[in-house]
Amino acid sequence: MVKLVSVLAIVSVLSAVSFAEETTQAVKGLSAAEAGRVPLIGHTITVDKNVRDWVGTAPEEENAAAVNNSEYIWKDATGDDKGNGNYTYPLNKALKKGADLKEFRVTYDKDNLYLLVKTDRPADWWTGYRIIGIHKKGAVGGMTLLAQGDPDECSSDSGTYANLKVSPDLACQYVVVVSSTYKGRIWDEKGKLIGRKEAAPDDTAGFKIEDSNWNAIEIAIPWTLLGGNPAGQTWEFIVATGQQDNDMARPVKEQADEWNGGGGAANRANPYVYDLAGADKATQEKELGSYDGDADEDDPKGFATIDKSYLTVNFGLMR
Ligand SMILES: [Ca+2]
Ligand SMILES: [Ca+2]
Ligand SMILES: [Ca+2]
Repeated sequence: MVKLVSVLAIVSVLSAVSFAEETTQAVKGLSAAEAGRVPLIGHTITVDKNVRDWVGTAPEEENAAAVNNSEYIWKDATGDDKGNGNYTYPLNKALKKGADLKEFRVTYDKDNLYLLVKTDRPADWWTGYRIIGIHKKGAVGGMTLLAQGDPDECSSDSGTYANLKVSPDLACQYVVVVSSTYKGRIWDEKGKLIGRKEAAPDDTAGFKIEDSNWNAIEIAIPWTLLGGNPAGQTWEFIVATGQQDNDMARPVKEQADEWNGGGGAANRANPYVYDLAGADKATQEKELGSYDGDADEDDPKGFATIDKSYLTVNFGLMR
């Protein structure tokens, strides 16, 4: 009898293991639009330089989304960090990679929104720059020029200086930026700075950013900064990756040189963005290439507009 019980126990453990393997292997990728219809029930993340508490399984396919284990997961293609299709990295070895988006994850609890941004590992820790625009579906107003910043100020508190616009349908209520491995800023729809994390005494309470191995960034943003708990709402996220310079987007010029990438326009109307989430390579290249190379320098009318490259997260009711 004892033997039979232990045999049964082993069999049930084995079947549990194989079932678990089956479920982890069988996460089928959804389009960004399909995944946006699946309600996300969140869980708590600790922002602690360790990403093991992100337990969802990414979809098998590239450029696909899944809602798995209380996480929204976008798996981006590898090697699509070419901006308009022609972007190259700066020549300095510290800056030769690191803007290829790999994954973007979203989860939440009653206190915070949690984000995870994974890229390829940069050649030096300080080089990364990630822009996350947030459009609350149904909201009126919002900014279509994503926290550009005042050209006369040229300050990281003023904006991104990334030359990035979105269509009116995606006008953002918030823009979040993460530079290097631990710094961040949040602007509201009027372009007012409402959150800053610099590992300084005056950091915004609860706005947390830490990285693991230079290429996976955990972010916590209190709901109090984002207009309250989103239960039952649908939010759209525009996720753009590039490189930073003084905590602003590092320009991509017409010709690459030691400190700047190449493949942009002579008038610098091109976005300083190498990769986007939400669409395939052809669509993202078309969108990042939709600037006007004949526009006056610094005139937002000439900037590229993002219309299809975004992710939709359907916040379910709070657990
Ligand atoms: Ca963690
Ligand atoms: Ca990518
Ligand atoms: Ca992409």
